[in-house]
Amino acid sequence: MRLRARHLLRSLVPALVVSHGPLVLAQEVPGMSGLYGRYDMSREGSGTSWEPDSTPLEGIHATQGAWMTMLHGFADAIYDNQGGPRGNSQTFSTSMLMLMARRELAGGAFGVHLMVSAEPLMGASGYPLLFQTGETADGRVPLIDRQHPHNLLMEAAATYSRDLAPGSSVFLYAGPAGEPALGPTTFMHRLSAEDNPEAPITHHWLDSTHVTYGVVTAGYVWRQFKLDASAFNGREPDQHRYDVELRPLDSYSARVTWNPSRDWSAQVSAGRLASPEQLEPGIDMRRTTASVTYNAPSPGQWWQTTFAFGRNSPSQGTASSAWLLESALKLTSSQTLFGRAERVGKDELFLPGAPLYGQTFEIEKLSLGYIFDFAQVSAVNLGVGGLASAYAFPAALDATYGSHPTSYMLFVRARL
Ligand SMILES: [Cu+2]
Repeated sequence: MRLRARHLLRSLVPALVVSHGPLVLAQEVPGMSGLYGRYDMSREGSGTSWEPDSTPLEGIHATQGAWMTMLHGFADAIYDNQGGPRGNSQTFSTSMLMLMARRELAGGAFGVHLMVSAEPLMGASGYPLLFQTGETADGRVPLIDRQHPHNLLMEAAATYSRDLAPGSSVFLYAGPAGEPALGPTTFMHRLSAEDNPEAPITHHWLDSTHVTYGVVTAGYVWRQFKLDASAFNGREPDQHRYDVELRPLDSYSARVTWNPSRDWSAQVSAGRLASPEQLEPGIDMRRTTASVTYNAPSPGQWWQTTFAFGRNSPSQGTASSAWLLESALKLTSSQTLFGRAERVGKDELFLPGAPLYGQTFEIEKLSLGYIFDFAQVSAVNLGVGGLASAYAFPAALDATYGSHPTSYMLFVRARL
């Protein structure tokens, strides 16, 4: 079933942005509680994931009657130059706008997650990103060395939680678009990754289920622990980025998360994805992930680091693993340094018929970048930044990628 969401959202998004009429703005809302339990909102990441409690809350916070709302978003204008024979250059924009709302209801907490992106405007084939694989631009050929755009509707989910006892609660999260309980907090919501304008090449081993069309998650929180499990549509979004592709909830996942102190969060999760890839519908996938995030806060600064592992085991073909270590350091109120190291086994770098088709190659990538926030206009922070990337890979790929390709991006960012 396809729902044409384009027209609905076109009318909805401006309404959300301007609906903040008589409201109370507060950068720090004391006691703003999470959607899934009575802890600080700063613990909640994307979908039902957790981050360290000491992660700074971003965005515009407001209260309006019984509602507490948070509006968060960014838009990047990026010049991208990926090196070597398979590289390419392109200017494009990535973005997301997210509204969260919460209110007390019938003895519990009711919440809404709504998130949209203008990335479909960049075109179905996305942007150049060496060694990136996953999804398709035309329904026939997989994207290789390119990152797909995210869909217009990224999340539309409602939540409800009820306390069982002090420190313990149960919750539900459900919607036509959302994120199942699988993997770490998604890269675009993870503080250690937020300043980096490019998608990780490990995305489809860790957090690629973040845009899922049909999710129901139930969870239990006990003090610093959370257990959540999901039934969801396992198929990745297709090349039509403006629609909502509902299918049966044929896939399952479960996750255990532990925040042992205010500065740490760790999770392990596993899922069975039914027919995730449109171009290989007969293949199911088991995905296992584990991650740990550390945040070092200090007044006006923070330093957050995420270490993550993911493994994909397809029902046909060979299993592959991915490792990610990324860190971002807020040096001053206007300067952030960030970096990411990845290692991932890729077997989708060649199309059928190519001599190296189907072989798995271990790819390593290192990126380092910097962003300078040079102005604040009302609630919008404007920044300018850049990053550079280098790679290591087996010599068998030299003829295809060149022996030492390097890539860079220059970007301007507006962020709420
Ligand atoms: Cu994604």
